[in-house]
Amino acid sequence: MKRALITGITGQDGAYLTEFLLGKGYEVHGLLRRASLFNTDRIDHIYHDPHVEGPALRLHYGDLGDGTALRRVLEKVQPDEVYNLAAQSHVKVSFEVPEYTADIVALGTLRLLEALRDHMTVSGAKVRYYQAGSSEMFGSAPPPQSERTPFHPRSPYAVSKVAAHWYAVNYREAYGMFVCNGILFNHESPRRGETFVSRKVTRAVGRIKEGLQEKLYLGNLEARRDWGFAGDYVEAMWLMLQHETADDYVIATGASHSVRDLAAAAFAELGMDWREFVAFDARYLRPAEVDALQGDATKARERLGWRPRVDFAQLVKMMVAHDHDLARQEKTLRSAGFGVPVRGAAHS
Ligand code: NDP
Ligand code: GDR
Repeated sequence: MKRALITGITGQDGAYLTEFLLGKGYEVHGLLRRASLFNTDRIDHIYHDPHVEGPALRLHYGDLGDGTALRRVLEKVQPDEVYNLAAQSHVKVSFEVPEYTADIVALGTLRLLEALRDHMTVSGAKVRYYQAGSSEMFGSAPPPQSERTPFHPRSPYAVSKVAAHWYAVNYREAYGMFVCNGILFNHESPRRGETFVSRKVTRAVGRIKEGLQEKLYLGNLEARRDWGFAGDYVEAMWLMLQHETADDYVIATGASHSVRDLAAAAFAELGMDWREFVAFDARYLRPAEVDALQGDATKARERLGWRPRVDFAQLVKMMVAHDHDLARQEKTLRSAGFGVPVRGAAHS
């Protein structure tokens, strides 16, 4: 049985990757941040009481800011594969907490690579490593973007991801470690955090339809993104680590849509016209924007046999259907007199 260690296991991608690897027969270990409230919502359906026989999933406290804990977890878990998904992953928030973002996204990657290098030297183990890179690294480089496109990052988040990318390349070249960078374009799902634009829109569509919300406030409607489905993208992470050589790959659908297109498609799913409900709020603008992302994933298709299964229209449909159900549940609870907290969307 292969063993994987996932940082960022409680995030969107961590949850899909955990399901995927368990389905492949892996034993999965995840790094968990201590929080004052439970932060395991996305994996609770898989996680069992460790005293009870259940799926091969174990969680270990740790943080990318704490190199000692990373070393301890690596020694304890003895993984065959490490997936570094943990990050302060919100681009707009990174302008507000740039130093923390750099500490976790850039230095956190370095801490983990250093810990892994030492672990491999001491134990003699051969461990494969996946680094969660981002299309944000391309920033203002014009589309389509491929592995050959130069980086021009536009946010503290993106600059930190570029540093993490080059740390990963450097460890591959300097120490011969099996390290892959996935350069993933935006990928979404019903598990997406509610302050990212796709989920913010689909949550609002469901709530507006059910009379729970009146308006949706958005920032830049002109930005274009290459949106895919997270469930498809975690398979690409795994495929990279199964290939005979370590390399870097762009993962994308190849289709680009504007935020406006996204809003129009999502409202139309429930028979509404987005123009009646969407309002502009400058607080959601960023000091520097990434205008247009559209990925060319030819290399991943040719070398890994990877291709996306879910397109933009199917993705919007899936997310709206999920969030409409959530809104209906909220309405039922409210009409029965239960208080339901409205979370998230106001801040980013
Ligand atoms: P999420 O924001 O959903 O999840 C981030 C994860 O990182 C969470 O598990 C979070 O824990 C954890 N985390 C945050 N800070 C720390 C820390 N200091 N120490 C340990 N863990 C931490 O991100 P996604 O799942 O969407 O993305 C996964 C990775 O892929 C990220 O690195 C992201 O930057 C990158 N990426 C994402 C893309 C996308 O479109 N989704 C595209 C390209 C790259 P907690 O739950 O406790 O907050
Ligand atoms: P992004 O995703 O910055 O591409 O980073 P996000 O969904 O936050 O923004 C996409 C685009 O939508 C515009 N936008 C808004 N965005 C948010 N969040 N809220 C709004 O109200 C709003 N209005 C307009 C943004 O300006 C932007 O142009 C995501 C993250 O998952 C990163 O971690 C990942 O690396 C990249 O995708 C690829």
